[in-house]
Amino acid sequence: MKKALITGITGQDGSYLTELLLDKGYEVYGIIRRSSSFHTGRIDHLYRDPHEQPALKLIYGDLTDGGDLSTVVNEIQPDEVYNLGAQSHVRVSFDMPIYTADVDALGTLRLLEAIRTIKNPPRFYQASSSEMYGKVVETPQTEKTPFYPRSPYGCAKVYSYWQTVNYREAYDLFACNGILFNHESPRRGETFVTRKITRAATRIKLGLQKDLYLGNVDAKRDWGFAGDYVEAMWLMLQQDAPDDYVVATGENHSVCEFLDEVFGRLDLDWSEYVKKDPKYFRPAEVDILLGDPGKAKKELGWRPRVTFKELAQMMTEADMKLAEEEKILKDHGRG
Ligand code: NAP
Ligand code: G4F
Repeated sequence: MKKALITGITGQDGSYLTELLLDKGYEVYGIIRRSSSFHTGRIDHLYRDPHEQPALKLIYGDLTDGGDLSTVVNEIQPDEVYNLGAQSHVRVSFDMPIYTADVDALGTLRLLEAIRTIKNPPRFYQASSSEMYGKVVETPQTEKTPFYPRSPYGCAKVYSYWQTVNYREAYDLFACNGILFNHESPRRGETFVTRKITRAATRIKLGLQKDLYLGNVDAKRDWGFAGDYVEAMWLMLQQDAPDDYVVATGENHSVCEFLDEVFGRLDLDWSEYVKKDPKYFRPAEVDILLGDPGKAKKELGWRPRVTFKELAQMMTEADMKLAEEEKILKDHGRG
């Protein structure tokens, strides 16, 4: 049985990747942070009864603690390590630049050091990001497009990208960067723009919310489905040689188009509800991203399955269920 270690297992991607690896017969170890409240909601369905799912084990740890990462890696001796843990919010990285660098840049280095020093180093996946292209120097972006990060988050991810390449070249590690463009799902954090929109639109429809405050609605992103993208992560670590790959749909849309899609589906006109709030604008913005997934398609045989419209529909339907539950509680005086 292959062993995989995942940082960021409680996040959106961590939950989909865990499902995929358990399905493939892996023993999955996840590093979780200690928290004063439960934050395992995205993996509870996999973990609730450890007797039913003995192949999933959670261990306390943190990317800011290198000694601890070393102990965990040494004890588990994993075959594959997926580094998905991060302070992943771009806007927040402007408020917390040092912390973001500690987790998203040095955290990767700590983990690379931990795996380099064991006898049989595991294969390593780094969650690199299209945010590294920032103020894009060419469109579409490929594996060869130079980086121009526009946020503390983007800068930290560029650092981790190059450390991953460097450990591959210096120490012959099987280390890969997946340069993933935005990917969403019903499990997306509620402060990212797509989920913020589907949550708000469905709540507005049921009279639970009046307005939706947003920042730059002209930004364009190449949005795919997280469930499709974790498959690409796994495929990268199954190849004969390590390499870096862009994972994207090859199609982009503006935040306005996402609003059209979601509010339109609910027979609402978003311009009546959406208001601008300066706090959601960024000091430096990434205006437009568009990925070319040609290499991943050719070499990994990977394909995105869910379209933009299907993604918007899937997220709207899931959030409508949540809003309906909320409405029932409210109508019974418990909301
Ligand atoms: P997410 O939902 O925000 O999940 C982030 C995960 O990292 C959570 O499990 C979080 O734990 C964990 N984490 C945060 N700080 C940590 C620390 N100090 N030590 C250990 N774990 C820590 O992010 P996601 O959307 O799944 O993205 C996964 C990875 O891909 C991230 O590295 C992100 O930067 C990168 N990425 C994402 C996208 C995208 O569009 N989703 C695109 C490109 C790259 P808690 O639950 O305790 O907060
Ligand atoms: O949903 P977002 O916050 O995603 P962003 O900044 O593109 O970052 C996400 O994708 C990256 C991959 O490119 C990941 F690396 C990163 O971890 C994260 O998952 O914002 C998308 C766009 C931006 O241009 C933002 O300015 O939407 C715009 N936007 C407009 N109003 C807003 C809002 N974004 C957020 N979060 N909240 C708003 O109210």
